[in-house]
Amino acid sequence: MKSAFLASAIVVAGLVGTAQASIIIQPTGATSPTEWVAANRLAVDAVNGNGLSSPLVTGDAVPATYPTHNTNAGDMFQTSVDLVQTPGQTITFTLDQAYNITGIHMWNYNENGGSGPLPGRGVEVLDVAFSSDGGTTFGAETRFDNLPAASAAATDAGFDLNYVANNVNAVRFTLIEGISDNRFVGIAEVRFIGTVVPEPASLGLLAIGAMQVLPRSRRTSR
Ligand SMILES: [Ca+2]
Ligand SMILES: [Ca+2]
Repeated sequence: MKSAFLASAIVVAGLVGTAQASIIIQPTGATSPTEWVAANRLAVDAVNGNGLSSPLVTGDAVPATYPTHNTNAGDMFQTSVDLVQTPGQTITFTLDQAYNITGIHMWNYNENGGSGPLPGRGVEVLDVAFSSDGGTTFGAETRFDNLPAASAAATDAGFDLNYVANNVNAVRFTLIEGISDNRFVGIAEVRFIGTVVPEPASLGLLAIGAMQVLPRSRRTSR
């Protein structure tokens, strides 16, 4: 009898888990050892909403149409170090808790200022790895190639990357190649898409809840 209750509880907990809708995840921080500090093109400019036409924060529903990113270089992340001379530069995103990631939405580098349009400074080849321990260790890299350039207009809505990973609380991007400028590569903004990983405590509560509900429903069905 007891094991039957337990099996039902696990099924209920499983159903609750799969019923969660994916949400937007705005990283709580971003760091890059080579962010361009002097030009104010910081790693955090890729996560704090600077340059977006409207905020997109953790818990928001995944929008049918994404906000657009402007063309101000100071609202984007850009590396200050020549990527050809110093390959393997990174930007690492930290999340507020563990998520099961189901996708990435990214706005590529979108500068269009005094020097004219510079979408060639966007990322074309990107390696993505995730961490479950807050960024101490990372798993295997997933490579994305042929990423599209931004429009170099303030109407750029970014693009989606298919990336699935469970129990993620930090994500590292390694810049491999720029689109046409392989030197000072950048990213305008990044959001992740996914679901909160249920904590063991809440799974336990669900199991207790299921055990309490079950006997009652059995009685009523008789
Ligand atoms: Ca930005
Ligand atoms: Ca800035």
